[in-house]
Formats: sequence, structure tokens, C-alpha cells
Amino acid sequence: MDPSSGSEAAIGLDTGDPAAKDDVVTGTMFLPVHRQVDLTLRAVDVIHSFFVPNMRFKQDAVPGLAIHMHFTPEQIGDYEIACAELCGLGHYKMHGMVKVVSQEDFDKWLAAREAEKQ
Ligand SMILES: [Cu+2]
Repeated sequence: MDPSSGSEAAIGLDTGDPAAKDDVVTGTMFLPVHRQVDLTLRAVDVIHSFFVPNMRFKQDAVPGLAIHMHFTPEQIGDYEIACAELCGLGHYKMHGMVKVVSQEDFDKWLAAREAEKQ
């Protein structure tokens, strides 16, 4: 896997790994409300920091480490994800969104992602 090749490899996803078959690559993290989330942070290049200010949720992502986090989103809504570590030239555009949605909306979103893989 060559991270400099871009696409899934740039984020460390090995699509040849059978365990990656149900992985979804997206700039928006969809989560069902009131459901526990296990999150594993990894970095392949430098230290980044996963930060969701509205949730007071922040953790560094460090190359060579798999850092486990656990939380339960309690309110439906859109929340900004920002990198809170000055990680390089692309830092200014390193952000995304957490969309906390109902279980029904989450199931629809996931089914649409699975359909895209077909
Ligand atoms: Cu950054």
C-alpha cells in the first residue's frame, strides 16, 4: 500500500483486506443517535488531531498507534470535525462533518453507500 498514490491508500485503507469490505470512505461521518460508537484513530503520515468542538471531543491521531475512543451521540444535528494539530500544508482544509441522524436515516444512508459499491 502506497499512501502517496492517493484515494483509499492515502488514508491507510487496504481494499484488498477482507475486513475492509464493509468500510465506508466519506468526508462526512454519519452516526445514529443514541448508539454507542467505537472509533479507532490512525495516522499514516504525521500527527493529526480529531476534534469535534460541539461535543468537547478531541484526540490526537499518531502514526504507528491505533487510538481507541468510545462515545454516544445524544442529539441529532450537524457538527464540525476539525484537525486541531498543525499537520502540514493541507491542514487548513482538513475538516469534515459529523451528522448525527435517526437510526432510520442512518440505515438509508448506509444502504446507499453499499449500493454505490456495486
Ligand atoms: Cu491538521
